[in-house]
Amino acid sequence: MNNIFLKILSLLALACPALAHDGNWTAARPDGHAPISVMGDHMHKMGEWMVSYRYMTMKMEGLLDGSSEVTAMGANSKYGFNAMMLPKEMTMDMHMFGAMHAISDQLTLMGMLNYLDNEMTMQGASIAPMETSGWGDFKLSGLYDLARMEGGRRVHLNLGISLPTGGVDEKKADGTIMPYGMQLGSGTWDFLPALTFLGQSDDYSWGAQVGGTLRLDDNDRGYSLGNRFEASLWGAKNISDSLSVSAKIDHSSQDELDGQDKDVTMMMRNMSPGYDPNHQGNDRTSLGLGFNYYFRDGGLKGHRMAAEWETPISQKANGVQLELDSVWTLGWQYAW
Ligand SMILES: [Cu+2]
Repeated sequence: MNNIFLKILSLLALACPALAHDGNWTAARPDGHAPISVMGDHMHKMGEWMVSYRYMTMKMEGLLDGSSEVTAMGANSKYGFNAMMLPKEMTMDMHMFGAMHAISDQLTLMGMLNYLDNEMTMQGASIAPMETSGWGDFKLSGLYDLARMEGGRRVHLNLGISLPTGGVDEKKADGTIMPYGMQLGSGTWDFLPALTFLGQSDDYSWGAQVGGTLRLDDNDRGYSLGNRFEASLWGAKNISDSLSVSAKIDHSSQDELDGQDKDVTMMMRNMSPGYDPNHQGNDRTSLGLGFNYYFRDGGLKGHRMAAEWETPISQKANGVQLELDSVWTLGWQYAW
């Protein structure tokens, strides 16, 4: 775990009384929602509904071995992988549909379903690009209010479950199973706990979220993806009644894969890191910059538009993997 990150977190916790306003925390301002890449950041008032759509596109290019860049030939001489069978670049597009409903002031329910589009090109020019698309895992969460304090601060607990609705048996045209990174779901029931802290002053706000994804079993292909830990810290400034800008730092850590897909042979595993459980999972620290726009009146009252761009400031792959370049998230939210 990242020490610098914990230091920033504790500094912010100390500084938060200085970043306070007199009233209670409110969502009715542009920075009343976190940067758009953060999930389950805010709660609703009893009876409120919200629907949302996010488009996320993730671009990966080049190879990493641990935290250093490596060429296909380099990965070949170190691990014996077939240089032509190594990935070259990958784009992951995600359409994320969400709904929230507060059944009381203490409890907001949230559901989310993603549609994915993955494309991966290999080093060997004659190898056809791999493509998968379809629905991912359905996530259902409860956000429970833990404390509302003076000075616009509050804390809530996120408890979620991810259902294995996404495919884990996506195959290539020749019938071979796709690498782990091209599958649409985890195949497992996953537990998603998190704690979220929020604070507001008149013109500024901040938030922090610490959470994880814990795989509860093995999937019916014989493996489980690594457990994941994630911590985010963000700050935002209101530029006007409708517009806020934000900066976010995010650290995530995902373990290697446990077990092995039943159709992956030793030869596949030896040729390509995409089939090797030890070459899955990574640690990443990213910086995100974004804005939120909140329509306060007129025909679009209650609608929000937001965008965020994220890029890694450090990343370490378990073994050989594609290097993350950038992530864009564009979102629309409407609450009533
Ligand atoms: Cu909401």
